[in-house]
Formats: sequence, structure tokens, C-alpha cells
Amino acid sequence: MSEFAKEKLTALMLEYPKPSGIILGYGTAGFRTRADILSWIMIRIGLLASLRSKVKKACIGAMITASHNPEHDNGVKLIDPYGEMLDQSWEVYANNLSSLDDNIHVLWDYLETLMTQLNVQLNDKSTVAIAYDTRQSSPLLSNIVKNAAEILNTNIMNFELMTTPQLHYTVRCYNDNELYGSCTEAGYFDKICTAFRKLIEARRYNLCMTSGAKPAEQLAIDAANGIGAQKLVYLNQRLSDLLTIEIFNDGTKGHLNEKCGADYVKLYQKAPDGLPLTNYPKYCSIDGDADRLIYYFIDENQRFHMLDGDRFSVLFASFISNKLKEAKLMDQVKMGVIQTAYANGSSTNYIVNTMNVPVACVPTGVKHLHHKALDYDIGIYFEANGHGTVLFSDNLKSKVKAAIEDQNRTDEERLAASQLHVFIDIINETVGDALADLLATEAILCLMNLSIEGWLHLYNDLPQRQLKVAIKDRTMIQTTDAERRCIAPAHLQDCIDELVSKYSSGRSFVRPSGTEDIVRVYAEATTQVDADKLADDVRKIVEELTK
Ligand code: 16G
Ligand code: MG
Repeated sequence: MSEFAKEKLTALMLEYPKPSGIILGYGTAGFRTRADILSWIMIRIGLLASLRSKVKKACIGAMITASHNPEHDNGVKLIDPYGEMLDQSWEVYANNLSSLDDNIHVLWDYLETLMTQLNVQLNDKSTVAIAYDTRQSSPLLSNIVKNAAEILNTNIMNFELMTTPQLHYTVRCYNDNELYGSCTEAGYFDKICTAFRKLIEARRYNLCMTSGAKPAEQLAIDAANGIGAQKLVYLNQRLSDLLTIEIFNDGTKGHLNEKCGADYVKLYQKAPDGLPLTNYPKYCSIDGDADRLIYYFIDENQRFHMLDGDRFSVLFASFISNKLKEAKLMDQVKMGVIQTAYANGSSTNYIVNTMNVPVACVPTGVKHLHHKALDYDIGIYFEANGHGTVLFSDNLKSKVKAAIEDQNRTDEERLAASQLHVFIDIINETVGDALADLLATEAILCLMNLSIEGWLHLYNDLPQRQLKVAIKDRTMIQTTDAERRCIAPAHLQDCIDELVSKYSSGRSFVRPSGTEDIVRVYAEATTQVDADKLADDVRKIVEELTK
């Protein structure tokens, strides 16, 4: 390999040395830690992105963000050619690169070995698309990724400030020759806003013909003082005649994710700071990089109600199955909802027994849900934390298109098929997307003539409790069956089973966190008192058996 490249890498490593003793793994959402000790890993991720691009002969994305973490953190994750998360088999290379000593010869040897193994050359073409969130540390870190990737002959596309889902979308568009959409931020907004406009305008026109259209309900949005705020302004401008939104926590005053954002609202089950719960009929929060969404409202008795990821699954599945039925396409497609063990038991029960839609349960982490969703013509996935999307197969898309064009079908069938066709364009199929999910939710509520209260009352959640438990070594807890059962330590599962059997509609599980050095306990039961007690009982037994 060229000496010149090696010299450049040496200089970059000298500028951004690896702190001694640091261990950093490519976790569920890439590398993530305090921003001031991250620069060295950006070199290695830039190199890896370039190699991945050479191997796939496609553009690879590098998103600089730490999502809902505090401002002082940052992180980076890679995006594969079709906008999906980095293939798990490559996490090994990421971890190897991370663990190597800060020595040019060691790193260079590893790169050469890897290139031979992967059958690529330094001079092979590669393209890396970079974007970052609003953190102060982001521009510098992204520049290091760029400099490192360029050493391996890489063409950089720098999209600068973007939400995470926007970069996923852009990478997909670039790689499939813009079949999925045009590969710019403007193209992204065009696609989702045009689809939203089509659905809502047609609905309004019909309502005007009958009972007169109602003005859109106001929506107050907590943008977590993050990148989403800037992008929502654009959405608001484009759709102001159809959508009445007001943006709070837009970054002009508060700090990123501090007592606000989707994660805060979900965790503490209360409204964020900076968003007055006054007279808006509905509210929502997105997170720092705008890939999670949570809705909430205050009822007439001033009670706070939250609608999380499970609720989106139910809402989206209801709408889509209604349209499939109306279009007489239901029998021809395989539809499923994908959840994790954290999904409220009532939501699963409602989807399976009332809606007759099958539910699959997979381990925590978007990549697992996304992967499973590919098994269906329509795979709807949401984590309870508000991250999710819908995947539509090519088979489904062509069936819908054929139904629209089929002159033998009734007007009603063709209308339903065309609504579904347009709806697909609102969805960002590459990854969960708060902005796209927000538009999809507003469109569904409007088309189903459903208020947020009506949406909440589709089913009643079982009370639940989540606890964090600190133990000496969280790897002592091992799970199976999509994290719903423990296989180690011995007897833990038997004890949990026995505790659970004492509660009506009781359910509980324990799993080691993938992002923090703790284990998480989840419990649900018919009453809050019981859910709290069950969680606490399970906590005690976990502590006892891991001493
Ligand atoms: C990460 C995951 C999220 C998961 C969470 C679980 C992605 C993009 N994010 O934030 O899906 O719910 O980790 O955290 O995959 P835990 O393992 O600490 O419970
Ligand atoms: Mg996020």
C-alpha cells in the first residue's frame, strides 16, 4: 500500500491519539461515549466505512450522533447500502479496529490483512456519506471520519446537519439510483410531504362534499433541543395549510435532551420541561436525532396519557389492515407486527386476538426488529420506546399497483389501494423516523377520523414497571426466547416463574442492558401495585442469585 497513505494516517493518529486504557465496543447503536474521548475512534470508523464501501461497491453512511444521550456524549454508526444498520458480521471488524493499540504499524498491518481477506485494494473506489446532529462536538468528529476515509481513496458526500433517518434514506436513494427517492434532503421532504398532502387533501375534499372539513387539530411538539427542530420548521412551512404544529424545545434556550425528548417522556411518563401542557389537544416528543416519537395528551381530568411504540404498531396495523380489506387484498399478503419483550401484553393481545394479525417477538435492538420485518409483505415494527417503521415488500407494492389499475375492481377497492400506495411514500422504510412517523400518524388519525383519545381507547395497557439493577457482572444473566426467559444463573427462571404465577396477568423478565452496565427488570400485572411488587420481588431474586 502506498507510503503516502500511511504517512497521512500516521499524522492523523498523532493528532487524535487513543487515550490509554480505553475500551470501546460497537454496541447496539454504534460507538458511543463522552465526546471528548471519541476522536481516535472516528479515524478507525472512517477507515472501516471506506472498506465496507469498497466491498459492497456502494455508498456507506456514517452518522455522528448519540441520539437521546446528553450533549456531552457523541457517537457514530455506519449505515449499509440499503439504508439499514451495519451488518452484524462487520461489528467484529469495528471492534477489532477499536481494540488495536495506537500504533501505526499495528493498525496498518491489520488494514492490509483485512483488505486481503476482503479482496479489496487501496485504490478501489469508495463513497461515504456523512451527516451529524446538532452537538457542538459533531463537526470536528465528522471531519476526522472524512479525513480518515479519504486516506483510503474515498469520495465523501458531506450532508452536514441531518437527522439519523434522513441519512439512512439518502444512502438508500444513492445506492438504488434514486428509485426510492431523490438523494437529497429536499428529495426526502418532497417524498413524505407530497404523500401526506395527497392523502389529506383527498380526505378533506370528500368531507367537504359531505359534512364540511374540520380544521386540523393542533399538535405541540417537543423537539428535544435537537436536529429535529430545524427539520420540523421546514415540514411546518410546507404543510402549514394541512397541519397545525407548534415547535417547543427548538434548541434556542434549553440543552439537548435535558429533561426533554422522547426518551425522557417515555422513561418518566411525564411531560418534558419547556413544553407547557396548556390547551393543545395533543403533544409529541421526538429524540435528539429524530428517530423516536412518543405522543401524549391531558384528559379532561388533567390526567397525563402517553402513547408509545406499541400504540403506533396498533394504529398503523389497524389502518393498513382496513385498507387491505377495503381493497380486497387481505388474503394475498402476509402482514405481521414485530415487537420485543417490552411490548405491553395488552397490545400483543389486541393485535393477535382482536385484529387477527400475527405478532413476532425478537430481542431488543432495532436491527433485530428490522431483520424480522423483512419476512413479511407488510412488516410493522416498533419498540415500546417509539422507534419503528413499516417495511413493504416488492410483492405487496406491485399488488397494490395492479389493484389501482384494475378496471374490474369497484371504486371503493381502487380508492383503498391508492390510499395504501400513497401511504407507503410517507413511510421511511430504511429505519424508524420520527418525522415520517409523525406524518403517518396524523394522516391515519385524520383518515380514520380518530381523536388521540379514541386511539388510546383502542385497548387498555396493563400497568407495568421497569427497574435498573446494578450487579457485579451483568454477563451472569443470560437469556433465550427473545430475552423472555433466563438460562443463567441457574434457578433464576424457576424463581421468576413462581413469582409471576402469584399475579393475575403477571409477566416479568430480566435482561442485561446492551447500553449500560446494569440489568433491567420488567414486570406487568393487572394493577400498578402488583406490577411494582412483582418487579421488586424479581429484583430481589436477581440480586440474591448474582451475589
Ligand atoms: C439502543 C437501541 C434500541 C434499544 C436500546 C436498548 C438502536 C438504534 N438502538 O438504543 O433499539 O431499545 O438500545 O437499550 O438499535 P438497553 O439494551 O440498554 O436496554
Ligand atoms: Mg435516536
